[in-house]
Amino acid sequence: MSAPLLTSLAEPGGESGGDRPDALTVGGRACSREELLGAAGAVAARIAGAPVVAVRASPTAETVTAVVGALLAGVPVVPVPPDSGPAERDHILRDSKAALLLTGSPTGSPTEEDTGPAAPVETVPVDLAERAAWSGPEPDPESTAFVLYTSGTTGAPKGALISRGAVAADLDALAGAWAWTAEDTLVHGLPLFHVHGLVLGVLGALRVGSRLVHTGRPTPAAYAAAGGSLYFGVPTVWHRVVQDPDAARALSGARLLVSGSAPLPAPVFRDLEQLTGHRPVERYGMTETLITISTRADGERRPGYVGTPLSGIRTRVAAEEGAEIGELQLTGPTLFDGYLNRPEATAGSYTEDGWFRTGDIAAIEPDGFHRIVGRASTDLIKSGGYRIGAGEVENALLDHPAVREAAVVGAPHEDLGQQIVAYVVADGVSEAELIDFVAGQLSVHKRPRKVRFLEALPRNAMGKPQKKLLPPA
Ligand code: MCA
Ligand code: AMP
Repeated sequence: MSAPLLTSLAEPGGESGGDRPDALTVGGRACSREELLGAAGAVAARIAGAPVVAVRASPTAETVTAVVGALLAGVPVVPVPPDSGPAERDHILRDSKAALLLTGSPTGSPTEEDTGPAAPVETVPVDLAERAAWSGPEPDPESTAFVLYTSGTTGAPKGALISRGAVAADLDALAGAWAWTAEDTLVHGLPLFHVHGLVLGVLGALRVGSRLVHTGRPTPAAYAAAGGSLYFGVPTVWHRVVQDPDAARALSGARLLVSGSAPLPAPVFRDLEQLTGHRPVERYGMTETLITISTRADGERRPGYVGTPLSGIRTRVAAEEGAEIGELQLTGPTLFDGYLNRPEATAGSYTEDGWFRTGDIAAIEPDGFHRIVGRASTDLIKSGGYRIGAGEVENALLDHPAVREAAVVGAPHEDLGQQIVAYVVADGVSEAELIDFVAGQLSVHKRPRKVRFLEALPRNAMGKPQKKLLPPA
């Protein structure tokens, strides 16, 4: 049987080597494990028995407390991006049927935003000063820990069901690969509504027992000032770190720099090595599978490669006869339990013999090292490490009264990896208005960075838009 999900919280002072007043610092607010456990116990007592709970996932200690409280009580957590507009937030709340929204709002009074007619929800404030001992049983490892909303190529985001057992298995495998222990101080400033920042970046520290410093935003200056041993970043963060050589050099004393969520460009890998003395560890994952492949603390780290499968994971590449690259497929204990309310999409994401289809194109070298070549569909965009469906942004644009047609692509971008570019047929509306419109409906990171106005979208004889024929961004 695997250990309780929140091992080091359940045993403060145990293997983790004792508590300290700054065991966790999130957005400038420090607390001990005991304080977190007490405040989270109060959350657990208030929400126990709820079928599911939404958490407004701003980068705060309240968010961590809310998530831990829900996990103590065995209530599945639906993180809601704090800047999501009405279209995205209503979809998440309706689809997940979350009737409670935990927030750090100090007054606790429901805001108009949260009680709008589309998705009524009761706001439950999280108070860090509250204390309650929680003594409920450890929930079943097969029960759902998280419903994580993630974009597909078309339509609205789908809720990936992630079990407690999958999270525990993934964190244990990562701790092994990265030699991650209670001696570490983990530093990052990633959003708390995705796997990277929340599952690895918060629950990982709580399970392993390491200190956590969440910097609020993942800026080079904040990383440099934090004095950690283990750093997490998406490639955009590492690109910004190497643009700031003083900040980069301040990371020389760290033990391990880890990159993931998108391909780390080889020049950034090399600049990091030159400035910090560290060859970064690169790892690969997906919301639906958690992290599955990684280079190791005690192994080779090669630019352009994500390493070997983590303990318990099996991989294969479904290549056409004679080809070396093909779709990467996976099995293992870290895989999700399907998409909420979407049996067809769930079934479609597996092969007939039960392997998960990642949609990523990869190659496996004879020595077992994996290289991610790209995605099978260009309609799934990765920008700043965020996964964004072209269809979701197109639908948001089409909701604007001036827009008649829209096609969205990810264009190569040095800092973001890809940037969202929208091609529209529209009258009487400016680029800035359309960018703001999308930022207001969806999460801010889903906004196009550029809008190109066309007379008509290129289409084939069947009338289907031909994105390959769009002019350069
Ligand atoms: C700009 N802003 C706007 C607008 N334009 N606000 C409203 N309307 C507009 N039109 C504001 C934003 O609110 C924000 O304000 C500021 O401008 C910058 O916005 P943003 O675009 O977010 O900043 P960025 O600098 O482009 O962000 C880069 C970033 C970010 C920090 C690297 O992309 C990031 O955090 N990425 C991490 C994504 C991630 O964690 N992915 C993991 C997925 P303010 O500054 O006040 O907020 S999990 C995954 O992929 C798997 C499992 C894996 O393998 O890990
Ligand atoms: P998400 O569901 O947001 O977790 O995004 C998952 C996707 O991110 C994967 O399907 C890959 O396309 C991409 N990804 C994650 N890590 C890496 C990596 N190290 N190299 C290349 N792509 C990655």
